[in-house]
Amino acid sequence: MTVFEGRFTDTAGLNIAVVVARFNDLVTGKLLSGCLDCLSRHGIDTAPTSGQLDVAWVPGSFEIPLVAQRLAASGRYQVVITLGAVIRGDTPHFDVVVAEVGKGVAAVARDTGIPVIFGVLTTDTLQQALERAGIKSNLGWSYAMQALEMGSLMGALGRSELC
Ligand code: INI
Repeated sequence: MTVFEGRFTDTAGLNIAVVVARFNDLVTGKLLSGCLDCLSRHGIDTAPTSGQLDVAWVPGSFEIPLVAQRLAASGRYQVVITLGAVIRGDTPHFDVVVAEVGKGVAAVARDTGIPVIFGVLTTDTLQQALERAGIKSNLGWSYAMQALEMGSLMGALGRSELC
């Protein structure tokens, strides 16, 4: 039996791109801070010139899939992390934005073979979003952990003769 699983410290040669939405940046900025803190503390070089981590800002969550697709297809990154916040209370077209970004992110991962972490919060209120972005916990940290795990797992699968 072969068991494949990702590690969280397997960061050498792992290049990561983050796509983050400016809409609700009170929330998304905090998600990004938590995400970068986690990546940095697990060995990812977050210095501007490192080339190991790049961040792309998009206007809103609706634009995330297009830019994630460009980054994932570039061949420069092993993982893409997406960060956004869609809040129902403020968003008459909440369902449209949520459906598009969810389907879009899944399609990018399938089409490119690059893991794309879905870090788009969908909440009823701003308070709920803030609670997930630092007031109680910061899911940006969790998304970073999932990115490290997937990057490591995909690397292990790629080195295997089985896959
Ligand atoms: N974008 C978000 O990321 N979150 C939202 O809550 C939101 N609201 O409220 O509308 C939102 N809208 C902008 C959208 O993502 C696009 O940027 C815009 O429609 C231009 O294409």
